[in-house]
Amino acid sequence: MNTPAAKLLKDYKKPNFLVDNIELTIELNAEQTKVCSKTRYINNTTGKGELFLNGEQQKLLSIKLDGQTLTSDDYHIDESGLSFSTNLDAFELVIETEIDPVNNTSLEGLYLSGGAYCTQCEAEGFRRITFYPDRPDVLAKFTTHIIANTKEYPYLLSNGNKTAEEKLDDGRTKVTWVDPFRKPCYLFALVAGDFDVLRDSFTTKSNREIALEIFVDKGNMGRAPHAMESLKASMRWDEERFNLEYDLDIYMIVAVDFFNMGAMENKGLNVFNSSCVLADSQSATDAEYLRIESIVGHEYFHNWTGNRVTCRDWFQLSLKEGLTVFRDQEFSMDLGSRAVNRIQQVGVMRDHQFAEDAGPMSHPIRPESVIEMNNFYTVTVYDKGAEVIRMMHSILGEDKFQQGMALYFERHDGQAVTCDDFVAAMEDASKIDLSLFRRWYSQSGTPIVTATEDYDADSGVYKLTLSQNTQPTADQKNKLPLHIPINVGFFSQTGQPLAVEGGAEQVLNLTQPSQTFEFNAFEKPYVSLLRDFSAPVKLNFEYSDDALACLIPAETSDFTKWELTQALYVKHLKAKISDSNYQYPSSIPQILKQILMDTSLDKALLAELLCLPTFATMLEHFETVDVDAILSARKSLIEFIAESLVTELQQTYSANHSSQYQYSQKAIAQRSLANVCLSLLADVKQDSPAATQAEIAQLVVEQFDSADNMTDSLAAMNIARKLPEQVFSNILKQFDQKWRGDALVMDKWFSTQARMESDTVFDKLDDLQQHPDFNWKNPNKVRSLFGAFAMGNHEQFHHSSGRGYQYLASVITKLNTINPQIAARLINPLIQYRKLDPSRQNLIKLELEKLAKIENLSSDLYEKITKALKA
Ligand code: B3K
Ligand code: ZN
Repeated sequence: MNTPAAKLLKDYKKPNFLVDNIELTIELNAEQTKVCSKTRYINNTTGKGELFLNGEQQKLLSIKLDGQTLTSDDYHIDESGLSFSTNLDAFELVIETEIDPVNNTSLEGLYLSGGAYCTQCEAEGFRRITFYPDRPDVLAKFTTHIIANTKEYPYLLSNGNKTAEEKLDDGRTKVTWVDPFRKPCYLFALVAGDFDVLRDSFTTKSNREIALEIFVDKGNMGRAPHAMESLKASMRWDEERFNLEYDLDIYMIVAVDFFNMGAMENKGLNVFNSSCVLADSQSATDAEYLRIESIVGHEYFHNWTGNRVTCRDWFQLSLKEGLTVFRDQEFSMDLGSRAVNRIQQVGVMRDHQFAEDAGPMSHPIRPESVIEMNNFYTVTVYDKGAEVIRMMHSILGEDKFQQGMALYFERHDGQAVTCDDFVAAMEDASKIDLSLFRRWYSQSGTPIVTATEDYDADSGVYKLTLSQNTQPTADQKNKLPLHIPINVGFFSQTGQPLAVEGGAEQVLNLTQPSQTFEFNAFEKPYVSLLRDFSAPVKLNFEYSDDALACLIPAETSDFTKWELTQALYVKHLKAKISDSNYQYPSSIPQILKQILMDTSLDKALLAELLCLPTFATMLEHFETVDVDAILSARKSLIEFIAESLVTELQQTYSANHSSQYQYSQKAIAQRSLANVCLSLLADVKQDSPAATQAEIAQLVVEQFDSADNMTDSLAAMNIARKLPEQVFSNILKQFDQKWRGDALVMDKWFSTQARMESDTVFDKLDDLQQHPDFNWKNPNKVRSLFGAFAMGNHEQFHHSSGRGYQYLASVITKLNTINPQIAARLINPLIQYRKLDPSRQNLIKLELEKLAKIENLSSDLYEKITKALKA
């Protein structure tokens, strides 16, 4: 096994040479693309310095310094790059190289797939295009010339503004793009292809007209308007809420089918996974519409948080990602339902981030040691990073937070900076001391906050003791106390807000290992804790049945109402898990009935309230887990709820299911409620006077047959997994007939089957790889089939025989050479095994040991596997 070395945050050194400008000339050709870079370097040291240029997977043709050809005696070259020493103050390097885009299946650097050339440079892909100091703290002005065959590639795009276009004699076109803003090379982009273009414009608050262009595959124009509306909404929102205006004259988005992640914020030229752009009611679900809105927003918001102010080094990734996720979250919350968005954000934290922090890849939001940077685009850096920004926002309040943002841009526009610089701006603008708070950046792990209460009726004093504890993590043994804001709500025994000193709702700042807060209260209050998930911690506090019965209807925060309902479910699920004879109490459906009848509640929230904690959330409640017991407890509680509420579910379904599609927040909420009800109904295992199983099956089939939109059609197909085999396979067949060849829609069809609970799923997975719409080189296909299996099919992935683990390991082996980034993403469910029973742990370790031995193991997999085996 090769042993790639780790890079450390503490070893950061400023660059020896800066770049004033770079001029790239790229002659596109499938197997032999010629790249010429002319770069002006400025010595950044006091004397002689070594210039190191990263360069990988390319053929060096020639190199000239100030016009003089250098020979191999003049520099050192190896598989990571090229270097030489010089004491020149400034000089020009001209380097010619050759690269092979068509055989680049890693989709990093420049690649040709689906008929278009496209680049992905973040984090370290630019070094596969030319020799260059590929680090974010080297900012340069870019000029890009692209030369390609005019017929095949009528659109030649790069960053900035197009300044020239020239038809060459040989059937090729040469275009020139100039980007006036200095940028690190990870923000460089090039796209060449033939597209349909949706054009629009946006007038900024200072009255500048910006051209907006969305490039999609031919024939897909009808699926682009939603992304365009989302882009305009993002531009407006960033002006209104953050006072930030767009800076170039043009903003382009290109949708491509082959892409490793969701999208990329290249300056002025975003490249998007087509799944995050294309939508119409026939082919995309409501969830996809909302996801597109949020990702379009996210990439747009990067223009200020990421591009205008960027990261000094990759350890600071959360500087741009945590902050930009916070911004896109607020965007979605301002446009849609605050509570439902918060529920989803918290779901990501509980289901993925907590698990990552408890596993072998645990790292603080600002990591200190990295082998493969691509492994650190994680839920920790992104989502926990956003939670850390959110805590600062709640400590400072919106006004001071915005003053902090303004100061941050005033100080750092055009610079590459650190997370400390960001916190310093917040601190200086607000005059609020954040010195202890900074620890969130350096400490990994999920704090557990334990609450205990005591009420003395005689004195009327209520004491709430909060203590914090963070367990050692794989990367860090010693943990220190953090500054944890805990939002608390006080309610009377009858469910009225209770105005104790400081208010019925207040934020308690927990900064010590343990603190007791005292309140005068004329009756024993019911407290609701960690409201709105005010900090990314696990709360250890058992609400009494009475407290839940009082608080759930009383809570004024919709999100917290959901939290308390989840606490109710968790409490009884735990009881069932420890005793399989446990009988669920009728108080559960009673509370739910009450909720279903509350017409003041948002229907989207109602839908969430009816959903049990996920399997992954349940794992977080145990030190060691019994997979089968969790799965069966969940199943039995779902059945119990469904059977107790058949009539209400049926009524709610028919009141909300509509045969006429509309796109509005209200209609989305109704569809989600109707589909949750239908799904629950399909879990009814006994005929009841209200509905027989056959009638319910009929309802599902009817919905599938008559659906005029993908949300209802896909929901019916997924629900049909629970119906008799024949019904399900019929639906699958019809769906295939209707949508075969439509890549994005077929992804949903793959995922639905990957989640089949029976063990025939393994044959299915084999068969589906032969389907004409499957392609190993396309990450969307791989994710939709194997990602859905490993993350969404707990029954079979965790099958006690180890068959699921084995299957995933064989997929990863295959992907190691095709696309290391995708392979390393898929391995996550295999490395987070610490909580499983010893037998499953051993089965997984066996697979990991085999994987560790595969030839040419990528650094991506190497890092994760070695850490997993060490743990
Ligand atoms: N910045 C990119 C992610 C790049 C991932 C590189 N492996 C997308 C985003 O966060 O907006
Ligand atoms: Zn981002």
